[in-house]
Amino acid sequence: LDLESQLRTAISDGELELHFQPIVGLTGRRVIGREALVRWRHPQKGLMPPITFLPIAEESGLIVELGAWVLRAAVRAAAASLDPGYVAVNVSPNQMIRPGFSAQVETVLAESGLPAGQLVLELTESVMLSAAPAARLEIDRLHRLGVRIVVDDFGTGFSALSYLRDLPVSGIKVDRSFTAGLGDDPQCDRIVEALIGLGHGLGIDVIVEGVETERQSDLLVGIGVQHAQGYLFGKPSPQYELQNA
Ligand code: G
Ligand code: G
Ligand code: MN
Ligand code: NA
Repeated sequence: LDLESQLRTAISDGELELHFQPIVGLTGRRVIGREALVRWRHPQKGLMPPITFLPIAEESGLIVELGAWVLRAAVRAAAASLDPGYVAVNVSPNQMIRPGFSAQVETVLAESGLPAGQLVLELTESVMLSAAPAARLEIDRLHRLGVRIVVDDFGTGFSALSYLRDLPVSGIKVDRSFTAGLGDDPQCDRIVEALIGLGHGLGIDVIVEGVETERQSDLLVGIGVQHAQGYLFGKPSPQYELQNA
């Protein structure tokens, strides 16, 4: 059986699972939210990272079903926890542009009882940019529900900044490729500083990804970054709450 057919049944057979990685306040390192990251527990191949199956899911259209599973599972995990932090769910453009996406989100929230303010959706720059009228409508509806939208992998795509003005974006996640060079590559330092200035200027949250060292963390505090994510604070873990930050 090829991987695509295996993935199709994996969704209904309960072979997908979520791991959660903490997002913290840099000073104090309190967990403010968690990003849900999907894995496939393949019966023969073991735990498979998303890079090995998300491209197949995208090409085959299975991403819509997979994404719906992830959304429901992540929202349920957050609702089952007493922790007031948010859960952040990655949403693929193909999932997002389907009419009815916001209605699906509304249903999942209602079923679980999770307040909309505890759900964050991570969209990519490409979907913000294309801003097809259908996608724009969905984003506006999500915003009206009280769900927050952040732009993932910020700075690696086209970064046409106009969508930050036009769409109800509450934050940007600075891609970990910039974090990796902090303190070593002055260009990275300047870029992260500029993104902080941009975020603060627009009144939106800036979350820096991929923080692995205390030195990076100190540098980020020094330039006014408030929120971050990375192995330094906690790795993705199958338990919702037990990551130590
Ligand atoms: O840690 P990690 O290998 O999980 O993530 C690799 C990539 O897979 C990241 O770009 C992340 O955004 C993406 N990803 C992880 N989980 C999901 C998911 O549930 N849906 C989508 N669309 N992307 C995901
Ligand atoms: O694209 P997205 O940001 O959604 O992907 C999150 C990915 O980043 C996941 O694959 C996750 O495992 C990975 N990740 C999270 N923290 C770190 C880190 O500190 N360093 C590195 N190299 N990867 C990280
Ligand atoms: Mn993400
Ligand atoms: Na990212």
